[in-house]
Amino acid sequence: MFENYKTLIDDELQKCIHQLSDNGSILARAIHYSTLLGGKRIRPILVLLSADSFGVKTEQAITPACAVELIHAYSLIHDDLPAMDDDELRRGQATCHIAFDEATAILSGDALQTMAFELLSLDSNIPASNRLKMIQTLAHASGPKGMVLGQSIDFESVGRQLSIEQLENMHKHKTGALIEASVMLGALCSSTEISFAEETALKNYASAIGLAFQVQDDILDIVSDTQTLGKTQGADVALNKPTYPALLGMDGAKNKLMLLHEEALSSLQKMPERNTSKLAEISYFIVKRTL
Ligand code: GRG
Repeated sequence: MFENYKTLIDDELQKCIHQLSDNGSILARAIHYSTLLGGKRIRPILVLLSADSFGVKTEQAITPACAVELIHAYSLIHDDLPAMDDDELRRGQATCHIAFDEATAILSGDALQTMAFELLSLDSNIPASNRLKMIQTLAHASGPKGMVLGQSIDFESVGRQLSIEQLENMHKHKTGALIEASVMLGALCSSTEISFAEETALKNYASAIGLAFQVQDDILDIVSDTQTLGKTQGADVALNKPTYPALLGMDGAKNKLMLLHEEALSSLQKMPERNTSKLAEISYFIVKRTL
């Protein structure tokens, strides 16, 4: 099921990049390279599945789904830069600044970020008021109270001992905020009224899977290998970053993962009038993923 969604998203991303960038430029090539070659597309799939649970068809939600992936692609390019994690491998290939150059990588990230908002603003499938809410939601999640703050906390934390609450706060911003925004953007594709109880349940689901995604990422950084991950295995440990297995031990981290998964599933049960089976299904993928 997820492979089909991934193919649809990849096709649409290709069209968006073609439409919004100057196709002959090195910039467009770097954007294409970093966005289209690889990636699981978890965030855009979450947009589509969340929309599906509110009865919205995939075609209606595909543009917001792509917008989220563009923000994610920008974050990965910038995260890999020498001034940040200084990584040479991403999605099984050379990182953008290695394949091109540092200036092009910075500019590609900048461009992807603005492209995401241009794309959302142009999406005539969505009523203007919901489009505005989507733009606000995505900007908030990726900006200085969301992902960028998380990345900044991450840098402050290198080599320091964090409490489990501090670690959780960092990941809620760095990884969780965009995952939560993905789920909320899916709901905003619907023109039907979403009750406060449903919104709360959806946010709780998203927050639990967002953190679960990160716990599994920390586990995989230890137990997997570079080839499977498509990024440098052991990078967190090498950079002396605080992680769940470091704080809780491997068994503790696995237990945390299981509890978060249960929380995600029980949140979905609080939306009995919606068909959330696909959101439940992807939560299994998130906690069991191997790459
Ligand atoms: C540079 C502002 C700025 C933010 C970067 C998200 C992020 C913040 C950095 C990524 C660093 C990282 C490896 C975090 C762990 C969780 C994570 C986001 C992994 C990558 O996401 P996947 O596994 O990647 O969904 P694919 O390649 O499948 O899209």
